[in-house]
Amino acid sequence: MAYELISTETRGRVALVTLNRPKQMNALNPQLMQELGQALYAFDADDAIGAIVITGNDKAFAAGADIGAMKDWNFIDVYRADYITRDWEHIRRIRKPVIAAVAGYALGGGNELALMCDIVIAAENAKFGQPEINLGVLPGAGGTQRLPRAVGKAKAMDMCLTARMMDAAEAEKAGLVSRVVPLEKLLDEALAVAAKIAAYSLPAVMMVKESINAAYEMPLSEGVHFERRLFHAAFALADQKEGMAAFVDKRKPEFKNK
Ligand code: DAK
Repeated sequence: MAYELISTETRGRVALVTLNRPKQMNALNPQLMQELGQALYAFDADDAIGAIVITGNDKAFAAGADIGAMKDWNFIDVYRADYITRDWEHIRRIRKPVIAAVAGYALGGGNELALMCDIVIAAENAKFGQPEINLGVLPGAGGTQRLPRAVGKAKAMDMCLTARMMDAAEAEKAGLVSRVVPLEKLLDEALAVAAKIAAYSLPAVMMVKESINAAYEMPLSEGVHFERRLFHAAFALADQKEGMAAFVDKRKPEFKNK
């Protein structure tokens, strides 16, 4: 598949998607988001892939939705086109783990894209923010909802109401990112994490993702019940038999992803 605003490659069982509008700081326009959605769906359907990494360049993961593209739109344009929902929600339907490898700016929709990924790994130069208040709007791709869940209400309010950016160290401390690494090691680290995940049983990995995501949508008792049912279902997997037998036999498991 030929893409214009992203590039894709595979490394073993890992797919790498690179956002590729460097002159515009990877500003996210509808075409880029459509291409990203297509690539993610294709990798999600590919049995040879176990995890996906999304990255940008050293200066910007993505500096947000494309302001130039949006500036003249009015209500009926965005409402009729179902702007954001139409092109931005694809990533939420991806069932394999998606890792954001963030260097430089992750602002506005760029930060919201990172927040929609399952794991965020940051380079030391990463900067996270929701500066939409500067533009006379508010975050429109889940920032006011996912950011407080990630960093708490106080920091989410601070970031969305003042447009201040969080550096990588603060983002790690606040729980927005899981690891911070030197810039030159970012991609290697993200690909290594993805490769580790991709080597596990794919259905077990997908159940973990589904269950943790359910924690954001359900009360605790229902979430635990949901987890228990998936846990019971895992006993139907050949990989459960293999994983436990391998442990008992003191050998490496050979998962068949079924
Ligand atoms: N959109 C379009 N172009 C962008 C851009 C963006 N978000 N961010 C940067 N660029 C472009 C710049 O215009 C510039 O282009 P040229 O002038 O070279 O043609 C080029 O990228 C380099 O940027 P700078 O010259 O500004 O570079 P600096 O290093 O000085 O600054 C910066 C980098 C990332 C701090 C700065 O560019 C910046 O502040 N960018 C804007 C960040 C921002 O405000 N992001 C939030 C975007 S709004 C909705 C409505 C709205 C939204 C969502 C939903 N609904 C109706 C549902 C809003 C979502 C957003 O994400």
